[in-house]
Amino acid sequence: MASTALESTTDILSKLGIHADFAASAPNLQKNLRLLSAEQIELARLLLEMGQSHLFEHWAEPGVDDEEKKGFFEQVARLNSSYPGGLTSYIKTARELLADSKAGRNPFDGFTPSVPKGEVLTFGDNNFINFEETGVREAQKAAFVLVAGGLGERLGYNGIKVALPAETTSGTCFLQYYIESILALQEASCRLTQGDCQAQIPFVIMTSDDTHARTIQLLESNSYFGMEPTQVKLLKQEKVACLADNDARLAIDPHNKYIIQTKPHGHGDVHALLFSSGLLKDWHAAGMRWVLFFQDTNGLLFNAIPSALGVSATRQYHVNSLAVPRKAKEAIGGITKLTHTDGRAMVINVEYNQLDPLLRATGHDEGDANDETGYSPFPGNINQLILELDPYIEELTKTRGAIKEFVNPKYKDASKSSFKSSTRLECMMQDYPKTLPASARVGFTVMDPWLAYAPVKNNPEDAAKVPKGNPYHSATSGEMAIYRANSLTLRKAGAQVSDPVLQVFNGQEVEVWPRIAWKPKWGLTFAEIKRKVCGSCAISQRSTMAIKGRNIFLEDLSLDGALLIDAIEDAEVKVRGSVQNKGWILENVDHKDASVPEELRIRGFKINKIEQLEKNYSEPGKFCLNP
Ligand code: UGB
Repeated sequence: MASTALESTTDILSKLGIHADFAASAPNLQKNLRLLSAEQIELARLLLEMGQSHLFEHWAEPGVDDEEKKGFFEQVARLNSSYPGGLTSYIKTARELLADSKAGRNPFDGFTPSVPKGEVLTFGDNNFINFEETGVREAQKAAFVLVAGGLGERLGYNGIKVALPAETTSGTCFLQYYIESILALQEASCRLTQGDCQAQIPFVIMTSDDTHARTIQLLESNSYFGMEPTQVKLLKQEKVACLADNDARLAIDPHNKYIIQTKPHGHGDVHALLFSSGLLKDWHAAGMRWVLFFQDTNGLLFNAIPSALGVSATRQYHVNSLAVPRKAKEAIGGITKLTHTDGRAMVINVEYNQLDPLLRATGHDEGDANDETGYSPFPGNINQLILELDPYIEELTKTRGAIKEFVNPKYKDASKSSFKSSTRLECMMQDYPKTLPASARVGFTVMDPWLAYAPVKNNPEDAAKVPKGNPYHSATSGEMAIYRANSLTLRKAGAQVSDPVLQVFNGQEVEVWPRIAWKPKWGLTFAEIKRKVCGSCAISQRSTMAIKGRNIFLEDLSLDGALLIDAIEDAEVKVRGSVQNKGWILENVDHKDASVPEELRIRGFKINKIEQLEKNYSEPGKFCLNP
């Protein structure tokens, strides 16, 4: 409660042991003290001690803007409680990092980079199949964590990214794809362990003020895409205070002098939030063993999860980062072994903007360059991490989830004395291993990019400017990558799938494979898909195939057109014979054409559904589709 009279402010100050003159350096605050509660006076003292008296310079006389002043302290309380160690720690770290930045100190000083060794998988071979089986077995002891607090400024999409269709043949959005994959994994894991388990795989989504309400709305309006609502937990990250100068004076919002300007702190917040939520302890008590982290728009993610989890379990990795071969200068971090002159060594992601300077500073004159393989020798970090729960809890108990931060101010000039605009501390979830002891088992798993990684990050204009040969990471390439992966997987399973044709959408030349989409419960692992494709199947390039339902078997199918099959759990359907029709056609749309919905125009095409064979099986039994 706020104090109502000067006497009570004096009382509060004496109870808190604070000198009556503590606010002498901020006369406008001093005049307003009577509005503040004991907690708020404590916070005011903290701010003044930390050199933040400028925050009160523009405060009005008591009686004017009083609600705004209280609102100011509510915000300060939030900023203080949501950061490990509070604002004192935030400002102290900011001063250190800003001084390092001004002095041009290299964060990797003393470290020599080299290419680390990890597990390199080949899709579909016996090793891969064995890892997948191990991974499925382990999945019932896993929890999944999606970081989805980012606004996606590079993509420029107006909605939340997890609501975007991963592909438009089935229209499945990313969040639906993730949830259905987790559920499929849960069922498969239970089946593999004799079916007597009741495990529900926990699913956590980290949101932010930019994405929270819309994520809830997407879940609720779709009945959580089939997941039990209690199985899903949302943890909202708070933004952090912006810094106006090298002294880490907090920046005031340009539109409201009673608000401290804030910006996102980065995906690294996920560790502190998981720790403070108490979920890790609950999971430990429930016998969980793994925590899997992933990002908001990778429509190929679950092609990689079973085998990578199998690698974690087999190699007993405390940390397993998923990686793909990386093209030099691609905007994905490089997994690097860093060895210090003092003997310390770690395997860590070096972010894409730091790899080139680090290499140049350590005698690699070419910087971030491809080698004779056409790729960078450093595997590309796709920011899907698998952590073993117990060592994770042990580490977080020490750090409270705080992750090594960095600051990236844009200076006005070479004197580095002032910034173009305010900056803030940031942290990345993949920097978690930086504080681990040398004994920690930190590894990584490399997969083919076609199989594992196709994020949607870049808007059409920027994607069209990506150097030739580097991935576009756009809505166009993200969708095409799903068709490509599904086509290549069916090929490997024995089907004849025609070669793709090249087409240009939104200025990006992409391979267009047959538009093949299936529900995760149809084909979660390669062994399962192989079991469902038999005889001699052929699919032409202009075809579309959408499979819903677990027990659908492709046997001697010849498809040249569009085929949609939906079957309930207890319906077993064999698909045979020849399906031929006019099919579904991709039509170009311009990304600037506002008459087309945004989620379509950012891919540069829409589907014209001319003719299809559509079959639904809603009764239990055995069926044969043989047109
Ligand atoms: N995110 C949050 O949840 N909160 C935040 O405050 C910020 C982001 P971006 P970025 O996949 O190729 C990462 O912006 O950070 C979520 C890795 O650092 O898509 O530029 C956000 O919602 C990089 O090493 O990516 O780069 C999204 O789900 C490389 O792996 C996720 O964090 C790169 O991704 C990533 O945010 C990549």
